[in-house]
Amino acid sequence: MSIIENLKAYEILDSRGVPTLLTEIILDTGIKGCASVPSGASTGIHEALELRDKDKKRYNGKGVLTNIDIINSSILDAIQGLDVRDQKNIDSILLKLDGTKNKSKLGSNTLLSVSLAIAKTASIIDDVELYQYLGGINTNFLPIPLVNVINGGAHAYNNLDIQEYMLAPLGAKTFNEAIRWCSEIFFNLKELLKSNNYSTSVGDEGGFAPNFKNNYEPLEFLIKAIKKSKLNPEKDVKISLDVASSEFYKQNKYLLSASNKSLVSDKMVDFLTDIEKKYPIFSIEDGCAEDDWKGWINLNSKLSHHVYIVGDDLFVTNKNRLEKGIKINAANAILVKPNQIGTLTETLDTISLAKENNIETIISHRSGETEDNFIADLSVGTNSKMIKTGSVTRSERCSKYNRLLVIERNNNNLTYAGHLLNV
Ligand code: 2PG
Ligand code: MG
Repeated sequence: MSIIENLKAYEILDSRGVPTLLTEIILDTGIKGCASVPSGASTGIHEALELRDKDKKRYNGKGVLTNIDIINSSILDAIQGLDVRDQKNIDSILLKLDGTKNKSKLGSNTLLSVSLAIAKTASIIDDVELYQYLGGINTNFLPIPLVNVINGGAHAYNNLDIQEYMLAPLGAKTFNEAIRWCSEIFFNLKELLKSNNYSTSVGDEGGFAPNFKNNYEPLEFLIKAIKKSKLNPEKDVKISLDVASSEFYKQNKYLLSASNKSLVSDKMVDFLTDIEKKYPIFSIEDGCAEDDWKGWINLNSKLSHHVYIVGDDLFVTNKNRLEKGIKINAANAILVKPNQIGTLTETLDTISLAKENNIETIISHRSGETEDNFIADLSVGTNSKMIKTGSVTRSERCSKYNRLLVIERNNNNLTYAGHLLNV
């Protein structure tokens, strides 16, 4: 037994300078483990809710001192004396303490910081890598990194409607090679942008964020940058998009300002299928809005035979929403963000449901991140074939890639998943 003796929570900053939580678990043996939690900007309306102080005199109301009080009092009382390896039991106690559907009482940020710290501490006790603790001996892959190199939407102050243009380095032989390719493309893209007098300052996730002529132009730049890196945009590196369309879905229309278009659901699906015809697209995330289920079914029926149709705001890592999506064939992949749901157990349950139904899982960061690299281990531990964790610049993004580089170097039994999805 490894008994939880104390909890200590801290108010720290995320990559946007906004407060977030770091929670430390202290065992009776004195051994400690900790985790911190991220925060989104383009949050889905069905996500579990963050709790914040709302005290306008501190951090514009975004402080998390209330959460720290909760952790130090009711959560500590409820889990003190338990075995740190009893993740399921501890998570179910956290859920009961909260008692709401959307975690509005204690906050998904409060619950998750404790839940993840419990797993990390348990892996220290078991003296195994976190991914091995999560996945046991049945861990097989290193995920394909979906590397965000152009930012738009809610993550940048530019005119792009599409939130993320990403590289999917499927043709690499190893994770190491995949990261090198993406870094080389990133710098070639920078040169191309500079030579066209475009700004090379970056957005929240570290991708370039200039104004473009329209939503297609970044794709042209990406193809050029991939070719300039002596790589093939069909075979080696394809393109992934996070359209994040819930952000610009207003009164049943998709308002694409950079293309000067206002589209009903069917036309939005046509817009995306047209992009897919013209460019080597690997995946399209949130191509339709979070409650436009008809649009999702339409898009999935048109493209899912050769493109990943990824539900983020649609599923919000929620088992019930995923269940509905599976029944009606709304998507063939799910973005998994632990803070959308609130505990590690619920996250793992959603991943299991996806796997049982041949839905690919993409483990994901949030736009406001910390240096915590839990999701890197989560991707390996759950045999997820993809991870989305931003650009190859900015340390809060690189910390996840760097962790995966270390895991690859130290474990010869893991193979890079690129060849599995390069069809
Ligand atoms: C997304 C995420 C991460 P945010 O939409 O997929 O890229 O953004 O964390 O702002 O919701
Ligand atoms: Mg998204």
